[in-house]
Amino acid sequence: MASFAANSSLLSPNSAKSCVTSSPFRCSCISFTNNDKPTNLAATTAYPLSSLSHQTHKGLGSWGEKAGKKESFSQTSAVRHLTGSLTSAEGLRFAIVVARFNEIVTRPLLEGALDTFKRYSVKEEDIDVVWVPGSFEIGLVAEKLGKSSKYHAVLCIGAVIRGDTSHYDAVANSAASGVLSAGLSSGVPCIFGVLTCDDMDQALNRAGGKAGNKGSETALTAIEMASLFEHHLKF
Ligand code: INI
Repeated sequence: MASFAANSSLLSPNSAKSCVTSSPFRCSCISFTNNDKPTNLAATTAYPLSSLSHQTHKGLGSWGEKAGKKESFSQTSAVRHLTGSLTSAEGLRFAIVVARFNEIVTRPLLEGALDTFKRYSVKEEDIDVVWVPGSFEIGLVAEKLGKSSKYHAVLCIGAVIRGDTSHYDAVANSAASGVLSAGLSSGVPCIFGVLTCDDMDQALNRAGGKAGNKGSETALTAIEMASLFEHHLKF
């Protein structure tokens, strides 16, 4: 039986390979063969898009009946699962918008992102870094970059720290909605890599300290989304 991943929470540059399987599973999918480098990527299963409705599938419920036995939705044949690949990052172009505010945190986040791009074969000349004063300014610049048609994805990096400001909520919410809006209006994936933390310790822990590097995770998400759009969602 063909194996395919519905979740890419454990993968590495060398562990994922694109595959197209035939019967009994007509799926275009990614198969992960080696779990040597865990990441924190969220589940990547893509459920049927309306544009794929020519595919025959057994209804959209959670369960189907097969020979009197219950069959889980994820095992339903003829459903195509579309995911981005982390191994075909070469040729993809990225912009990184990074806030100078709390640079002691945002610079290591940026370095984490750049290091991850390098490990996944994204060329330096395919990356542009744009500095802005603070997280509040990220959305506008991300939208401009997204609409330029020059990039496959835009990473947004910032750090909003509650202790630093009485308008924490305003800055944090504006940054989040600005990045969301940039992606929706440009049609280019804009990835949210803005830390929202209670204090500087918490922020530093997430910028290469004991809680990992969120900049690196942001870069992985950007590669996956760029690949998904480039290889599967060009219509
Ligand atoms: N910008 C941040 O990126 N993080 C913060 O914690 C922060 N604080 O604390 O105020 C912050 N403020 C600046 C803001 O992003 C804008 O640059 C400024 O308001 C000008 O528009």
